[in-house]
Parts: sequence; C-alpha cells; structure tokens
Amino acid sequence: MFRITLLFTISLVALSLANQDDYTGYKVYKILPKNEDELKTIQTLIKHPQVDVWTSSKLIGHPTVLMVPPTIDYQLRSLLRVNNLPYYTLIDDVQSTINNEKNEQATARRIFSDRSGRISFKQYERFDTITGYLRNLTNLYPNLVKLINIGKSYEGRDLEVLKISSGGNGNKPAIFVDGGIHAREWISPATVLYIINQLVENYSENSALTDNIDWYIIPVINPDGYEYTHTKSRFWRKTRSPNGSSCQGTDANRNFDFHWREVGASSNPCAEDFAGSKPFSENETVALSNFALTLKKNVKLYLTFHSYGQYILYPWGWTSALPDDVDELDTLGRNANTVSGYKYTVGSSTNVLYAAAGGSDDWFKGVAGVNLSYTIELPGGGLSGFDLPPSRIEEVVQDTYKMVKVFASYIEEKFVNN
Ligand code: 0X9
Ligand code: ZN
Repeated sequence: MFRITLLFTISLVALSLANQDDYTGYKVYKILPKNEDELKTIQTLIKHPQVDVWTSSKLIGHPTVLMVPPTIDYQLRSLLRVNNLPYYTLIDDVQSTINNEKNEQATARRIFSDRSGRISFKQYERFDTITGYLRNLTNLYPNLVKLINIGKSYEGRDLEVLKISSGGNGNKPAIFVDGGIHAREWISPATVLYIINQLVENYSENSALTDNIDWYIIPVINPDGYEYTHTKSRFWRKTRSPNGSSCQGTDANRNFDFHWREVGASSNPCAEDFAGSKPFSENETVALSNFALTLKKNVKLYLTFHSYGQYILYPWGWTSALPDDVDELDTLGRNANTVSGYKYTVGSSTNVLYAAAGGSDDWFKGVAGVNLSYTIELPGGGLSGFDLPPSRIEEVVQDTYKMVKVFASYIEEKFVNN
C-alpha cells in the first residue's frame, strides 16, 4: 500500500494529459483478477487520476482495462509487478487502433451513407445526422412522434427528446431512455437510435408498446463530447465545458445532484471522473433532470445506455447498500438478460462495478422517483472495446432491442394491464 501511495503522490504532481488528441505511445492493459487481493489492488489503481478506466468490475474473473499515458507507463507496470498482478498489454499503441478505426469508418461511410434522412446502422452517425433523422421522423410520423427541445449543450447544440406515443392522451405510463452521456461510448447512441427506429419505423410490429406506453428518448445527451470524439480525441468521455483549469469537461455521470461527489468521483478537473464544480454544473445534466422532473409521475422505467462490459446495473452507485425493491430490480434485469445472445452480469453498480456517486441512474431513482432505473453497459468489441466495428452495430442493437422489449412488457403488465 505504501508503494501505491508513493506512486500516486508522484503522478499527481505530473502534468495531466487528459486533454489528449494524439494517443501515440499510450498503452492499454488488461487485468483478470483471480482473488480478493488482486481485486483490492485494482480498486486502488482505478483511482489514479491519470489512469483512464475503460471497464472495471469488483467481481473475480471480470476484466479491468486501463489506458495509460507514456508518462506513467513505467510506474504503472512496476506497480503491477510489485503487487504480483498478472496483466497483459491489450494495445501497445493506442493511436494505431484509432487510425484503423478511422479507416473502417471511412469505408462504411463510403458504402452506406444515405442522404434520405435514414439511419443505416452500418456506421456510427454524426450528431447532425442524428438530429436530422429525428426531425425527419416528426415530418413523416406527426401522429406518432414529437420533438421536445429541453435545452442546449455547452457549445450550443440542441438537446432534443423524442416523445413517441400512439393512442391515449399522451399521459400514459412512460419509459425514459437516454444514450451518449459518455462521449466515446459510440454503440450507446446507435442502440438508442435503433429503439427509436423500431418503435417508429416498424410501428406495425411494435404498436402495442407505443399504444400502451409513452416513450421519451434522447440518443445523445452529451453531443459536444460525442462530436469531439469524432473530430479530435477518440477517447474523450466528459462534456466540453471549461472548468477553471487547463483541462476541460465534467463527467456528466458524476454530476447529478444526489449524494454528489461522496464517492468514486473526483474533484480534480483533469480526472476522467471529474464530478463538476458543483452538482448540476453542466447544461446537459440540468436539461435532462429538469425535463425528467416535469414527467415525474408518469415515468416508470429509466434506461441509460453506456459501454462496455455487458452489465445490467441498478442502484445504488453511491452506496453498497441495496434498495428496498432490489428483488424486483434484480428479477427484471435477469429476465431481460435471458433474451440476449450476450451474457450480461446483473447487479447493483456498487457491488458489481465500483462505487461512483452522482450517476443519472441513482438520481432517477432517488430524486425523480423512477424506481426501476438501470444502466446498461453494452458489449465491447474491436480492440479497445469502444471500437466495436461498424459491421457489428446491427447485431448488437438488435440484441439489445430484445431486452428493451422485456423491460417494456413488464411496464405494460405492471402499470397498464392492471
Ligand atoms: O462509471 C460510470 O459512469 C458507468 N460505467 S462507464 O464505464 N460507462 O463509465 C457506470 C455507472 C453506474 N452507475 C452509477 N455508478 N451510479
Ligand atoms: Zn459510460
């Protein structure tokens, strides 16, 4: 433990490289813990302000993947060795994986770019295309969808929620879905777009779900970060607002006003899990939460999509204590998992991943009164995990939609049929 502390003190002094555009020489290590001691060391490692945690878990045998800048690489590897923690190098030079992914994206774009305002699910779409698609739907399906502006991102992009509702008076039990809180998790917006695509463009097959339930869906809640990962820095996670230091951005999923910054959230503006200067310091979290509060009584289920690791997580993220209705949360999560071709691990985020306060899932449950609240960590892919190849988007989003239908059927049974 002494060695760990010493190492941390040294690297805290080092200049942070969080504002990174070029990842030449960055390495990614994968650790598969075999026992409690190894898990303990991992819990300390992931708190390091310059280590970027790509996925991590408190469970034996579940991978922790860390990206490390060249400046601390030697120290980190010494630390892994001193603590007898077996690891392997997943990526030797992160920039080269980004270059590969750019080529894949360019090829997919050449083949599949469609100017008719549709989404192909064969490439990762840019924010303007996504917005264009949503607006197009309002023209094509005026009786089924409505676009609600809930505010603007820091850089001035429109934050728009698509309401999908058929039948009834638009005041039915509701499901709230969002994606793209974390900029680099590209499969999340794609998944949320597919949910929209199915509910709206495949209405004949899914009509029961929109006749009985109102849906409020926002595919990219952090558009500034999302665009930044497309144009500048592939592994950007946070928002893009200034935060009074040389670093930019806040981890929007640490910024919600519920047990804010109590645990697993940083006060260092350069850290990847910087919680913000205060709760709800970000335009994006303010817009989302204010809008959600206007729907309070109606929303029965909240689904927020992240990547990666194949986890279905429920509150709490701020404490290891379990909510009173854990049995219901757990059973529904497990039922959803049974229809997936992937194997998801189901549990409370503190007990399965790590403690981290200020997440949207905790806020929806603890403040907005949405008892059934889940963070879904979608499957990873490619080499980094975030670079799931465009050719696999369809398979993942279709699989996830099956799970969404299980969640929605439960809401129907519980709140509509009775
Ligand atoms: O750390 C996060 O925000 C989420 N994992 S990710 O790898 N996508 O960054 C998990 C959030 C779980 N929920 C809470 N901690 N409240
Ligand atoms: Zn995430």
